[in-house]
Amino acid sequence: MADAAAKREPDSVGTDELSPKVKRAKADNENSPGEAGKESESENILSGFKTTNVLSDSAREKNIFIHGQIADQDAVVILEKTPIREDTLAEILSGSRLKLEMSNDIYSTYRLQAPPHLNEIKTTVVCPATEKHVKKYQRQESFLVEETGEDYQSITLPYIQKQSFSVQWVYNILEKKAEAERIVYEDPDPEVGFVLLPDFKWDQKQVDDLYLIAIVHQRNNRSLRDLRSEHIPLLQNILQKGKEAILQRYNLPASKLRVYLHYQPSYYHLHVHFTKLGYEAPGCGVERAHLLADVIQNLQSDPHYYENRTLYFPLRADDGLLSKFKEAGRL
Ligand code: DD3
Repeated sequence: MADAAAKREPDSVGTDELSPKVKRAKADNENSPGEAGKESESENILSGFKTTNVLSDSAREKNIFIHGQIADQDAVVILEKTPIREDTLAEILSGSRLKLEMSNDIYSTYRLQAPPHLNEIKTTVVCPATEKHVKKYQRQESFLVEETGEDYQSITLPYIQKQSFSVQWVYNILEKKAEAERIVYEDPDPEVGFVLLPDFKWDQKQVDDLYLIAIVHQRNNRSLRDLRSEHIPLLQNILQKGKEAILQRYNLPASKLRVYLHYQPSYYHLHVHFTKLGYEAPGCGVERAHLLADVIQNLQSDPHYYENRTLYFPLRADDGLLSKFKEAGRL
């Protein structure tokens, strides 16, 4: 099922001012996947993977998105090399095999074969994958859409209602049926409460690419568009308690965090992203990210701000919603 595939995927970016100690994402006490001992060895479901095609890849991001089949079911597999951690350097330098590639004057290059446990590839599996999953990772051109409050009512809302994207994995998290041990903080209040946990894009091995999500307990808000002044206490609670929890757990102050919502979101259950400043997380650009602090202020000055404002966002060429905007003559 969808949540059985819940693994992870990262990205990297350098940082500075934090001491090496703090740069390790987790202390030594808990279940970070990859820590010897707690790790569960799973049978290799990928040994029978039959590749159909490569959806996209990036030499810079060192990842590849593959479409294929596992036992006659469609699957998407994401492979990604992870950043080199400072606390593994000693072992990498002393415990590896070196193969000389070339030598010239004071310059030489090598291929270094690190010990297997320091040479892991972060792997995300979506199986069975729907056509939407496959499309999501196919390289695509995108177009900026202008959505008025009325467009939302007449075009976007009917479209997302008809799609009924499954958010079962979100309910699994809220009900502790999946990822319960990954929860960093929870406020159980049904009105203003939320669950804060690492997004699975983050492998939690270093704070440089910290990425957490706060998922609200309330189930009646689809996105930024649904927010009204009555949600200010909820949003303030997420901002304040989320920052406190991240300071406690990762020793990262609020001044190092980018806290925002996506519009359009990739799933229609209200959630907030927490990423480290300096890490260019996918979707943190101005065309998609709305800073939570701004959202709160906008709602304070106009209770219906997000009901009425024109919102701009990019849609990929193959997105069904883009066709709807075209049909309506809005593009
Ligand atoms: C998703 C957006 C959603 C494919 C992929 C990702 N963080 C998740 C399930 C569990 C999770 C996430 C949908 C899906 Cl690759 C389709 O993301 C998740 N668990 N972003 C966490 N912690």
